[in-house]
Amino acid sequence: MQQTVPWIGKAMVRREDARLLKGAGRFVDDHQPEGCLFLEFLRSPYAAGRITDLDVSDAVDAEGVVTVLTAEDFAGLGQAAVNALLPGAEVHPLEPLASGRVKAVGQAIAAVIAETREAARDAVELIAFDIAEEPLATRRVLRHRWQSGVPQTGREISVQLDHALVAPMALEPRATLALPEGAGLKVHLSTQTPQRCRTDLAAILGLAPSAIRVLTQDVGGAFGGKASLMPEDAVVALAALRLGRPVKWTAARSEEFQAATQGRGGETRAVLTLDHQGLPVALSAELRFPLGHWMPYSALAPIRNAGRILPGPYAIEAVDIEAQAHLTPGAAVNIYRGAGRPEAAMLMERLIDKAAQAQGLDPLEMRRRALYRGAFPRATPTGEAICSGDFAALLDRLERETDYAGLRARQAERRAAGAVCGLGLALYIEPCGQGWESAELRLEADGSFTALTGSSAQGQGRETAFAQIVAEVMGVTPDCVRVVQGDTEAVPEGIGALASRSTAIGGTAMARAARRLLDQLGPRKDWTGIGPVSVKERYEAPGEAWASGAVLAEVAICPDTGHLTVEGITWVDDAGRVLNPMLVQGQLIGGLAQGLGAATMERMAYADGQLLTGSLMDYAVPRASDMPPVRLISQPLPSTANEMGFKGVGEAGCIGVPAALLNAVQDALLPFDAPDLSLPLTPEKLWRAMTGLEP
Ligand code: SMO
Repeated sequence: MQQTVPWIGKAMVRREDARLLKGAGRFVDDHQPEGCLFLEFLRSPYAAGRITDLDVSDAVDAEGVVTVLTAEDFAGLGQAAVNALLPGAEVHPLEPLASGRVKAVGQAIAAVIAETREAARDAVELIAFDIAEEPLATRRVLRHRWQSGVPQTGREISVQLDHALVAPMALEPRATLALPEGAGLKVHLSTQTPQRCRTDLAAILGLAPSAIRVLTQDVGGAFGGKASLMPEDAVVALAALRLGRPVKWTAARSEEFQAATQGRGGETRAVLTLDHQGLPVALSAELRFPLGHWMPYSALAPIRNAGRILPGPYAIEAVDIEAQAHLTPGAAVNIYRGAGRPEAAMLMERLIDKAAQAQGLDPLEMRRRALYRGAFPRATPTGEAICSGDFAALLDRLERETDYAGLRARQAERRAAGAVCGLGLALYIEPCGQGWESAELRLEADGSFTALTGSSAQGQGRETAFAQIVAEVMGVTPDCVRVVQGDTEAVPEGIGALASRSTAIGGTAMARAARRLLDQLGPRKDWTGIGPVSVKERYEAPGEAWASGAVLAEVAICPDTGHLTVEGITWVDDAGRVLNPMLVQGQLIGGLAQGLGAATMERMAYADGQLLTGSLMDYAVPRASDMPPVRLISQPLPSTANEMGFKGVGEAGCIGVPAALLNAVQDALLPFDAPDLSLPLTPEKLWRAMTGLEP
């Protein structure tokens, strides 16, 4: 039987790479259709104000300019959706162009469409406008409380943490190209969610969803930054529709800093109550997350995630968690790799370390005592159901593999010799998305298979992974399977790639489609000559898959300069049944790099609403030379939330790693009696902590 070939679990090289490494990838900006017009935006230099004058006549008259759009051109048009994930949320969907008021630096006010990109850029300078500045304001749009269990009294441990705003920073900036097609549009979009973008565009433009075809082809990274329809997309689409010509906009890096969505930015505080044995029994917290000046579709996902996973892998039964989200005068804040999970893990892991310190316990021993060890699915006090996990086994494995006791002994020796060095532990849980995904599997006349999935791709290796799933079920080799994604004509229904859900939900959908096709046709050695047969599947996951892991970070700090050296990261992860270990490793390492960036250097900064970090000269991202030695240890436990046993890995590196790094740094600084630090852990901050100067 050919079915015995285990394609699932095989470390297959990504079939996408040959194309991408040879420069044969097709990104939005690679398309240059005949007669294409170029669109450039006038963006607000003010953070808040009333638009008292807007005169585009000189720009309209400029050479090469076809037209200039303002908010008036969108009057009477529809709106994009916002997912009101928590009850009582007030939603503020995107405004394509500022109407009456500007609410953030970088908000688009007008769009110039011209025959060349240069002509469009020059004409932007000719737009005359006046803005009467107004004071910066915030507005609360959500207040939610998770409350359960009996409040406890006992020793209280508290932590306060701020999370810097960070930029998702995909290699490929956002880009949109809209082409009129019949009565509708074909839109090339650099997005994670082609189907929802199609539906949102249709709602805005007053078209039937079927009149718009969204195509993504290759997308150069996204990380949540391309998860929702953006104002610029709507403007480009309207321009193409009105002018009857192709219109393209490609964001400059500086536009990405000003107007792409950002991540994190929350202010969090929490109190852990210990019982008479010193075990954590109750948790209370206040989470305040900024949203920026408008809300993309998933804007409320981070705060919801932070609240619902806050107790982490610990046996806490009583919670009182209050979450608040505010509109703020800056770029929209949306999901970014981790999406609320990093903030939750960091708060909880700091609490556990401080509880250990207060009781004179080693942080590992404190965790061992506090971990949840009961049955699964684990009903959490925030109302979630964790499918599976063995948190104590992850910790035991980490202890063994790192010779933790030996590391502690060596740390003591180094400390005695004057070194500033620390060890930091963190455990994390990673819920991997809810809902449904689509799959279609077609047997072609030539005996090959076409696998169509709603789980679109932004560099994760989807074509390789989904071909493995089909190959395993159908008993063929993966090269017989063509994977199609990111085209709403080929795949009209789908959710897309986000929330670490693609393999668990989209992959299970594909496996089910394959199994049904196999049932229909019966297993065979030769699939040729049967004639096209197709099976469609819409798989709704009954529950979430929950990945988990344990991380140990080793750090040293230069006592003279505060320079932080990450000497090593050891990471035991439970990603469920592994589909392709090479892809999993890529996801873990990539997430780790972004987690390291957030922990040590990344920070979007505003002063009085003005953006101070508008380029890569001011905003630091990790480079290859910043990567520490990393040891990955896989300890998979299949999920029970789907029959494939899959969990997710996309966001894990941003969840556990920053928490472990912060604990390691605080551990290194224990002899200095340093205050609670917040990310990023810059040399200046560490130097101040060591010298006793105000942070
Ligand atoms: S932050 Mo992810 O794209 O859900």
